Amino acid sequence: MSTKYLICSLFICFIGYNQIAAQSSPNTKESKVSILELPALLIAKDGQKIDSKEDWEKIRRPELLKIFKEEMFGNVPSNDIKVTAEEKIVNTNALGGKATMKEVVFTFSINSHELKATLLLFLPNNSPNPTSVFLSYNFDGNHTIFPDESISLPNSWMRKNTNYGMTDDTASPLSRGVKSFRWPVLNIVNRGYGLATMYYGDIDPDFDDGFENGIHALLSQKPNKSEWGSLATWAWALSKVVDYFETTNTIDHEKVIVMGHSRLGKTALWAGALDERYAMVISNDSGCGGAALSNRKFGETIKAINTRFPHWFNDNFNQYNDQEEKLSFDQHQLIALMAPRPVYIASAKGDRWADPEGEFLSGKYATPAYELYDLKGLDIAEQPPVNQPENSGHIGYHIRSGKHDLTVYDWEQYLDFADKHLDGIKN
Ligand code: GTR
Repeated sequence: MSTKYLICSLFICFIGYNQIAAQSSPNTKESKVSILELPALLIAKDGQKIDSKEDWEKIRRPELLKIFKEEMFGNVPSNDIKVTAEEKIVNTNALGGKATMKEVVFTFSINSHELKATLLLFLPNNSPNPTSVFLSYNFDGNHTIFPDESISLPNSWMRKNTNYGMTDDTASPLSRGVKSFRWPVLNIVNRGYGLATMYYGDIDPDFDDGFENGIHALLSQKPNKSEWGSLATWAWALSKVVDYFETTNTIDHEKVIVMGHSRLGKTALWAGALDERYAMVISNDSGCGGAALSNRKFGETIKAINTRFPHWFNDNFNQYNDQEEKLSFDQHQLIALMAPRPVYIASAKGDRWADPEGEFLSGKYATPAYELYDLKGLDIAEQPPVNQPENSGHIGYHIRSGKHDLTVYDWEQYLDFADKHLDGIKN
């Protein structure tokens, strides 16, 4: 090989490598974000302008919901999954007598196949009955959110974590209470709210298992390309929890707030879009596939998320890998599906991967849907300063200092937002 040829080949290799690197390493520089080209919120597929809440509810909302089901989260296949809930009181004197702790065991079954999932409830003893509750999945098991020996350990798949004594994929008692910093149960109860939480792995283990486990395994057929991935199973099961709330007289099922952090924030948004029984929806650092606009291609992209987590969305969503310009929908429309219910979006300054600016903008661009109801959405030109929540409208937003996490500061904003909006709902 001649020297000239070798230099030339190396040069071509270098250019090629840089191009691949540029395509595959997600952008975290605002200066590199192209001008946003977002699909219209209030123009129907046939070109009709949507200018009333009636047309929103009859035409545009169902149309958008269908697009998100088919192209992203996945339709729930027709199924005969039977759901039962069995309640047991764990402790009527929890939190120094302030709360009653209960566990509710859900059984999801088809014929002889069944799956169990446990909901942990803290209900304030001194609040008016029924109580408004925050409903949220946890990442590591109910036993990790509060240090109490009587909380059951999950039997389902667990992510191995030797820091918490988990040397295989099963729960360990050594991890009791290790995530309590994310769950200020006493503050929640002191403010008059209940907390209902479930381990998400009880519903569907969070790894690419070819849909062999969890809820998917109850069905004889694997999902087709438009049917549910894991996020949709998690959202679906939350609705079954709300069905149970409707049967109890201790929980105000008209004041259920669905909340989630990160991938579970994506889940909370999808749950809120699907089921209008939630009175309020909260997304904590949900990022790509949650509140962040995909069109910005900032931080985690569709390709990055589908590559690392191929089981989260349906297979149709893969067609947008590196092809965001082909999207006929974007996440501001997902936020708009909450209208007219209050929705809160939270970001963290250090969470660039989740694109805080994109999370803010989806709230801003969802605002016209709220205006159809004469409600204020997120009507501000720019992201508010760090640690200065904007909660004057029906779309709340804050960006706090710190990293990707769920903190007491975040909870305080959610409690304030709930106080502000849920008092107006009939009791
Ligand atoms: C990250 C993922 C994000 C987010 C996060 C989480 O690895 O890229 O989309 O969901 O995990 O759930 O903590």
